[in-house]
Amino acid sequence: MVKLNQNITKLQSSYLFPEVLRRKKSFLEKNPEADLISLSIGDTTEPIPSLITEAMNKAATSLASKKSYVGYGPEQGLLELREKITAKYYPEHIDPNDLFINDGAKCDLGRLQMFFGQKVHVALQDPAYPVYVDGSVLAGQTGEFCPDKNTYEDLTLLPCLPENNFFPNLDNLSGIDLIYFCSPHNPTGATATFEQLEKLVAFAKRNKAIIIYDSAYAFYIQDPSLPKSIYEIEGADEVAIEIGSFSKLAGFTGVRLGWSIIPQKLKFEDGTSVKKLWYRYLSTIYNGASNIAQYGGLACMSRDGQLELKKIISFYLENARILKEAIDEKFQTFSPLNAPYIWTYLGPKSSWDYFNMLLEKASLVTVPGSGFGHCGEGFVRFSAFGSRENIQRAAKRILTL
Ligand code: PGU
Repeated sequence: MVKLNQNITKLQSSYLFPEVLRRKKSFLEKNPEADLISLSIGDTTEPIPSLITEAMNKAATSLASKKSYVGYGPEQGLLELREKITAKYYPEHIDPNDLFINDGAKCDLGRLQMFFGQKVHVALQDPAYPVYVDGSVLAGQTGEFCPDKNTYEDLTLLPCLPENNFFPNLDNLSGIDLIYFCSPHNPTGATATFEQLEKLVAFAKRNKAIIIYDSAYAFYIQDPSLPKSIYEIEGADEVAIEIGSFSKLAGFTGVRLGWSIIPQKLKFEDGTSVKKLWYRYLSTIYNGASNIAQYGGLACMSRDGQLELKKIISFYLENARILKEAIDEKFQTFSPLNAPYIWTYLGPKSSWDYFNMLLEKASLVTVPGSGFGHCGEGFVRFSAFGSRENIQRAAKRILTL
């Protein structure tokens, strides 16, 4: 008989977002008339600009002709796309050969977790995107769950609270191999400054740790004084992997396209190149991102594509502003509007209580802060992805609470 993979059984509950969906469905079963507005999972709602879908159509159509048909592409992705991404987002910092096109950030996060294996000690922001904890558990990088501490053994959680401006205290931290860092931060929206990222890079150098820097929301940063990539910090290419995504940039949550940067200078303890092994690993278990999606990615990188994407990002940021203005009347928000999320403190009760309250009193579906970690207790995350009409209706409902 096949034995259970104990790492899977260590997971505490269902993955956060399906759990929110389950509760939403059960509410709807009891209240079939309810006019729910979803401000929960961070999923894009605006259509992809037609110049981008046309490029994907063209790529798909070319597969129907014997002359232009292509099969497997290079595992690392189309060179032209890698060149365009590095030129646009990492000018002078990153070589296109250090960038790997993927089928979405989440997929590469999972592959990276397996790649680093069991013997790494992981640290991460608390609260955080749940994939960092759950994926570390699945990869066998943690011990058992300790109910009294509300966390796993051998996992270091770094509290990110209003008291520390949502930036963890790294001063007395040691023994860490991998540190996840997300900026703009899901769920709080906090965006690290140059000074904070310099501290993070210095920490990684001191501890010979590797940073996994998730920049899935970098395009939402409006404040020009804030860094959009970890590689804007000198020496970061010796200690950091960065993961980007087209999901929230171009509405590609369903199309699936992103990238990971594994700089040439990044080394394991014994001097082996991380990139070289990553390539070896990747070419075994992955056959590259969809070529159709990659042509869509190329259209995103064109001048007109970029203009269209900027409009959509401004649209979601305006949604965030409308929501924040309403929520601020009733509760305390912390998001500086460099991200599509509004992190809101409701009080000392459990986040699930506030989730239920918002569902029952205002027919709003949110995400309970505790789903992102212990330090999210008492908070709720509102997503700004939605039609303008729904966001305005949601804002009105919040004002009546
Ligand atoms: N990284 C961060 C920080 C994210 O918030 C998300 C999506 C991803 C990566 C995933 O990017 P892909 O390129 O689409 O794979 N977070 C959403 C969706 C939830 C989920 O399970 O991925 C959210 O609501 O937090």
